[in-house]
Amino acid sequence: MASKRGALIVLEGVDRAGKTTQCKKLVQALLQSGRPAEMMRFPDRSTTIGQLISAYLEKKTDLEDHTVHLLFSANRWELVPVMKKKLEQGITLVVDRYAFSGVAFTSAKPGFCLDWCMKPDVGLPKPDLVMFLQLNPAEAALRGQFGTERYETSTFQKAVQERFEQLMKDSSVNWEVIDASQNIEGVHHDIRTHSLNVVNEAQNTPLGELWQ
Ligand code: NYM
Repeated sequence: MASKRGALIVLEGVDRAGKTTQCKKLVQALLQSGRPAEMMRFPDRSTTIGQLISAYLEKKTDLEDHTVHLLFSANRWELVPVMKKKLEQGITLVVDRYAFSGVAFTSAKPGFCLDWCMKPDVGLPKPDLVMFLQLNPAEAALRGQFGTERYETSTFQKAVQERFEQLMKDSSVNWEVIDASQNIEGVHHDIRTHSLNVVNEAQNTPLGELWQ
């Protein structure tokens, strides 16, 4: 008999919403409750494609906008066999950014629509839960300056936030909005509660395909 699969859980949100901190805390909490769990992040800068993306984000190289969009997507697809294997082994994956960041960031550039941006990621493993860490721009500003990577300006982040709001209207995806203005433990509490429900439910349901 096939063993029970792990859940695919994604955290999304604008920069400085606390995604990475919360992913780590969630993995810890799942492990402590006896549920196998691992963290992943996109872009995964360790692969050959990931290194091209990293150089672009660090402004060491320039890439044409469609090209870099497809590289971000390819970076997810190249990890799909590993993701599926881990999920089948019963490991819950907690993922820091996924296709939603891909669409939100590229479609915030002039001349891109959501529809075109979504196409390359159609059919990826579908998350059982996507938690959007909601933080208003004023509160984000209190958390310090932006970094120096590409996209890290308040004007661009505002456009990204609007694209995320569009994506959240899609009821084929299991979205939960989390109030990221709470303290770290408060945010973690909400995330853990939603995640435990989903980990239990996912055990007996097949993994879906995103946006199809
Ligand atoms: N990003 C991330 C994209 O533009 N497209 C994508 O598909 C993904 C996954 O890369 N500004 C952007 C969002 C971030 C940057 O930053 C990655 P970090 O700090 O590694 O999450």
